[in-house]
Amino acid sequence: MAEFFQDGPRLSNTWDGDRALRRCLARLLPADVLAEVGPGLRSLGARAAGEMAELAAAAEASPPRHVPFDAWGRRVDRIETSPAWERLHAIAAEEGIVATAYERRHGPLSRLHQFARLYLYHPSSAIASCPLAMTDGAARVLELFADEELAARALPHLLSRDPATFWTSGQWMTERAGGSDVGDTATVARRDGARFRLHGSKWFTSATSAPMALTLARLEGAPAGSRGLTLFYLELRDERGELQGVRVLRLKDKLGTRALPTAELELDGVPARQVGEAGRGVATVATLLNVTRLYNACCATGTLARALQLARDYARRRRAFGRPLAAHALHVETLAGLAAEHAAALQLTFRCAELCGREETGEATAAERALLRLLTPIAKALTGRQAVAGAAEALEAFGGAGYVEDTGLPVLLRDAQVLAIWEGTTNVLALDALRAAAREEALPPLVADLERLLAAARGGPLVEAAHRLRQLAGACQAWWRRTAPEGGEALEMGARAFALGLGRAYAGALLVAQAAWEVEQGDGEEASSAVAVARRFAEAHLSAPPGLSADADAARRLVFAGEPEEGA
Ligand code: MFK
Repeated sequence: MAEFFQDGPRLSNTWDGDRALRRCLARLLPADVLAEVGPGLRSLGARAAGEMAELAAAAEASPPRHVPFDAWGRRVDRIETSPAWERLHAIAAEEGIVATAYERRHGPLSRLHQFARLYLYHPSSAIASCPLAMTDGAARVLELFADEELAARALPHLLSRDPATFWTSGQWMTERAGGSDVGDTATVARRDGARFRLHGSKWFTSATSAPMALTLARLEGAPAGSRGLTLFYLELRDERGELQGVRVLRLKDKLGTRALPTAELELDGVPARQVGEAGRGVATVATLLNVTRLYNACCATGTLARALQLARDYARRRRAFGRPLAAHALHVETLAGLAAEHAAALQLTFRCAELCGREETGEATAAERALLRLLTPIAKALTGRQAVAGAAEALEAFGGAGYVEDTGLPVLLRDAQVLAIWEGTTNVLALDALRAAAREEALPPLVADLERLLAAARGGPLVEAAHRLRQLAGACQAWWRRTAPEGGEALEMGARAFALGLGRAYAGALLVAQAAWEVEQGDGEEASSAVAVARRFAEAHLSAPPGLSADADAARRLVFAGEPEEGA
């Protein structure tokens, strides 16, 4: 009997293989713009499936190394990264992953174009997308808050398409006391002439090999808490390329993102320049955080796309019980669920990109600005969780092969997990959504926009889907009206269900709008597929509304079973 060897999954052009992306852009971009940007996206899709996928595997296999001393005992703190990792950065510059948004060739639509590029780039980037997120966020902060001299120095590097002059930026927000409670930042800024010197330590600094960073510090004498923090710009190396006032303590040994150098740092007098108003550091860095949160959503969606593409390809190659997996109804049903999650995440992310582009070019209305403020934490939280669940589902679709490192599959799950953690965990983001709803009064614009989207479901099979989505959004809104005035634990306990429920309802409404648009376009196959996705998402994937279990004491008893509470 001939021996059996299984073929692994193969990647093909990731633009051509992604109907959800192409159809979403066809709805959101005018035909002439899509015709102009389409060929570049197709060539990036080819690169992502070929050259970049190989580089990503090589970068993953050759993680960064911290070299604290040179051969003669001098402290050097070099971080050595692989040539593959460096090449992926160079490709980011060549492909204008950051620059596209700031060149604004297509005005407010430039963010959509850029997000399509990022979405194709990320899954074959070994998470070089992380430094790019921080680079983009830093560019936006400098564009808005830096003085002319600083903007003229740094922005041309951050927005360069030339790998030789392209800079990435770090964003150092996390200290030992925590990454969420940024107000506990202990780094101190001491005045030194017109500039400052920073002293303190940073606990998680991703992309430590970047030439510059933005970070928070407390001016000497400023009050404790977040209102005492100011944002600073610094360059890590002097003209000779040596670290100035920065010591690398060690690199983190992480579950995933292994090609990405993430370090613990000690700052001992690194020269820095203030950015934005003193004492407004958190509010200023929030601009950066909102950009990186949208990147996170885009990369989470790209992860889902990759998981789906690999699982779909494998379903045609792998036979079990006498048939390909693609002929097993339950297997296909499982992948259809994954496809619906991916399509919803995609719609939500690209709606955020559309709003972001409008805001940055001054075209957004007040309602659109409030909507973006609320959708940003929601999209980050929802898609981060979808990516983790989707990557796990995809691995299961490969059986044991999904659990074996040299298939290249487990990295999907290891790298997805961070998407739900960094840039704000689900709970931090859910609480941020409450803040946005309260301070920016962002809920009415979201509900109004959801109604506008659902109004496209005039008759036919989308009506029932629209009804369900409206019900979920209505339950979130009713809970908010009932609970927000009281505040307290009941409000906090419902935050997750509120944020995720609104996110699913709004993403579902976008799927309904996409489907209604496809029906109007008159291509029967596209229309029936889009209608099926919207219905599936609305029927099978909605979450429980907030307020179902709002008993904080019962939750405490359940978790701690009568153990004494500490530090309440
Ligand atoms: C592949 C994708 C790549 C992603 C790259 C990631 C790599 C980077 C690794 C990291 O750096 S991870 C660390 C990330 N850290 C965080 O995400 C921080 C999480 N914590 C929060 O977001 C907290 O909610 C926050 C620090 C903001 C809470 O601090 P406070 O001081 O209690 O906030 P407060 O008082 O609510 O807000 C202070 C001001 O900021 C207010 O403005 P005003 O002073 O004018 O009233 C807020 O309105 C404003 N603000 C806060 N969050 C905002 C915001 N404004 C706009 N958007 C927001 N999101």
